[in-house]
Parts: sequence; structure tokens; C-alpha cells
Amino acid sequence: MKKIFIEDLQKMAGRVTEITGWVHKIQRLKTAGFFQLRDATGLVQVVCEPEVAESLRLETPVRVIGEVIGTERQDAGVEIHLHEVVALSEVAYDLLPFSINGRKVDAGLEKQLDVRTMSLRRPRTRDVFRIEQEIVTAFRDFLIELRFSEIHTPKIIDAATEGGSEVFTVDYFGKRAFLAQSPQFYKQMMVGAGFERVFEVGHAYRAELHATQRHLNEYVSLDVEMGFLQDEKDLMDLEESLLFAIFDRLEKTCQTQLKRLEAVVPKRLSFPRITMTEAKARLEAEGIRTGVTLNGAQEKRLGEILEEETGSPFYFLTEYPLAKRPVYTYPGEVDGTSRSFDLIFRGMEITTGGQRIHEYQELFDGMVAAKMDPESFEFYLDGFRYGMPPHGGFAIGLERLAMQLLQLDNIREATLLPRDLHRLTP
Ligand code: AMO
Repeated sequence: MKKIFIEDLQKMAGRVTEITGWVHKIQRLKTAGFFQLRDATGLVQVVCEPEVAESLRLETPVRVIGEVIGTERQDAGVEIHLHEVVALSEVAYDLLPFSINGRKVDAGLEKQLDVRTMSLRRPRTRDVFRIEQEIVTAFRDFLIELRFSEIHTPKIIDAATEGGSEVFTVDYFGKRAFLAQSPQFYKQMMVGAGFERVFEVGHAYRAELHATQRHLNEYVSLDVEMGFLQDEKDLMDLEESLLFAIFDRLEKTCQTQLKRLEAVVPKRLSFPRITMTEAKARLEAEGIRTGVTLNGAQEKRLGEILEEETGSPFYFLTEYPLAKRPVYTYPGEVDGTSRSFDLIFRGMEITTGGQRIHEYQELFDGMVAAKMDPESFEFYLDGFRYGMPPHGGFAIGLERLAMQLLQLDNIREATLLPRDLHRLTP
């Protein structure tokens, strides 16, 4: 099946061709008619008789045959002089829930999420997902080049991995199972199973009870795990290069989308690394009282200070307090700290990562101390008995990365079909 996409129409100038799409906008003047045709790749103006424009209905899927004429007046560089237009189905025109062809959508975010098949037709709304596609592609390409293997691990699991109560339960043939909060245990196991370096692009589930602009109950986690590392600095180096590989790709493949979304891709700069102790001291010096870790507002403030000093919209918050990290976290040199970090981007956490404990007994004892039953984690602990190399990794929340990159107000705008406290449909 050969289809000519609007993006490729310039090559067809001077020829009569057939294109398909939806009627995006209609304009009828006394002596001429126009409509904009929209497909997955763009918009093109079609010039027609006024009666034809009169007879069309917005959002109708149509087949158009016409002559492609090069013109500087249109963004697409071409317009179509219509020979024939055929409607391919009926539109409940009077019921269209909101309009998508103006500068703004005349509906709030919740309404747009309710009728996703309609709101996603708007190019600017869909642009976010094209950006996410390119982020994921760059993530894959970059890691495969470094001999990482892509894995797909189960999301219905027997035991929670990240601790806490934020886990969904599932009835698994009468037995209680859980939805994976993270592929954490499996990605570590696969390092030990001989893959050495693995990554996964998959869903993660968090039964978090708060409704905020930055929390979802189901999100896409970009997970990385690698064996035979020195310490967590290797991971921070890796993530820094990975993010710039992603941004380079976006600059190459998504100019139209970035422009439409008015997004600025960060310049190549190394990310400042600041320990939790230093971070707290910096904030306290400004009269800000901190707890064991920083809250969202404090992470944001520190981001502003560091960006002003270094120009980098990113910073690594290192030597995270061990007590605030899951049981698998490798203890740091300084008592009470760990070899783990967060990455903050434009004031919001987008990554957690770190080195993991790789000695069986240490992990076993840690589980006992954390009141986890090591017996129910035997499948995980086994890998450590049979020779686990020093290893570590990190996870990037895809929607958080896109949200911060595109400076969206709400993480749901970066989610195709969000799941949150109040939303289980569509
Ligand atoms: P953590 O729990 O910090 O770490 O999650 C890693 C990253 O996932 C994203 N994220 C979320 N995004 C949207 N909504 C949520 N409710 C949500 N929760 C988390 C964030 C966060 O930084 N196993 C470790 C990772 C590791 O050490 O490899 C983990 O899951 O961007």
C-alpha cells in the first residue's frame, strides 16, 4: 500500500496525486473555497470551488485527488488544486466536543483527556508523542551501541521491589500478586545471568495516592543496569552521555515539533554533582530549613542556584541518605550515605540510580533488617549466591523527561492515556 504523506508532498510538485486525511479547517469566500487537509505528518491547503467548501464538514476523513502546486505562501511549500474529494465516513459534526484547529483548544486538560481520539488529532498535542518516540529510539540506539541488551520483564510479580505501600495488588488465579513498581530485581538478575548490560522500556506501576502535576499511577520507565562498574560515577557519566545523545537526535529529527512546542533543547554541558550534605548546606545558607532529604520546592530552588552558577539545567544529587533508599542500595564511604543519586532537570527529579549491593550475605542481612522475608525473594537472592559482579543502574521516567524538556505544566500532557487517582478510562 503506497500512501503519499503530506510531509513528502513537495517532491510531487507539478503532479496530480491522491492524498488522504481529515478536514482540519474550512474557509468559504464568494469566489473560492479552501480547506486544510491534515494527516499524521502535517497540514496542506486545498483550493476548491466555494460549493465544495460549503459541503464539507470538519474532521471528516477524506480522499483528495488534485494537482500539487509549489508555493511560497504556504508553510508546507505546496498547495493542492482540487480535482475531486470523497468523504470516507460520516462525522457527528454537531457533537464534536471541542475544536482543535485554533491557536488554543477550547476545552480544559481533563476534557481533552476524556476524548483522547479527538484531542490527539491536534498536531501540537501529538507532537509530544513524536518527541517521546525519538527519545526512546535514541535511548535504544545509544545503549545497543554500547553492547547493552534489551530485555522485557514481567509486570505481574510475586513481591514488591521498591518497598513502601505504593503497590497495586492483582488477583492471580486466587493468589495475591502485584504490579511491578520497577523492573529493578529482574534487571539486576539479568546482569548476573550473563547479559552484563541490559535496558528495558516498560510500564511501571505506583499506587500513589496523591494527585499532583508530576505523578502518574502508570508510567514508562527507561531502565538501565550494568555489571562490572567501579562505582556510581560510571553511571552518572553514562547517563550524561545518554541524555546528550537523545538531545542530538531530537535536534536532527524533531525540528518541526520542537518549534511548534517552543521547546529549547539543553546545550551540551557537564552536570554539576552535589552531595546531599552540600546541598542542604547551600539551602540552609539561604535560610531554608531542610529535612533528611530535599522536598520538591527545595530541589527546584537548588536547581535555580546551580543553573545560575554553571549554566546547566541538570544536577546530580549524590550520596543520598541510605535510610531513604531501598534495601539493594550500596552504602557510601561516609556513614549513613549511599552510592546512589537523583538527577534533577529544571527543578524536578527525573532519575534515581546507583550502585547495588552485590554480596549475597550483605543483601540477605539487609532484607532481614528491613523486615523483608528473604525466603520470598529467593529467586532474586539466588543470583547473588552464584556470583554477582559489582553493578548498578538507573531509571528515567519517560513522561517526566518529556515534561521537563518541553516545559509542560502537567505530566498528563506527556501521557497518551494517563492512569491517575481519578482516571481509569479511556
Ligand atoms: P524511582 O522510584 O525513583 O527509582 O523511579 C525512577 C524514576 O521514575 C519516575 N517515576 C515516576 N514518574 C511518574 N509518576 C510516578 N508516580 C513516578 N514514580 C517514579 C521518575 C523517577 O525518577 N528502581 C529505581 C531506579 C533504579 O535505581 O534503577 C526506581 O524505580 O522519573
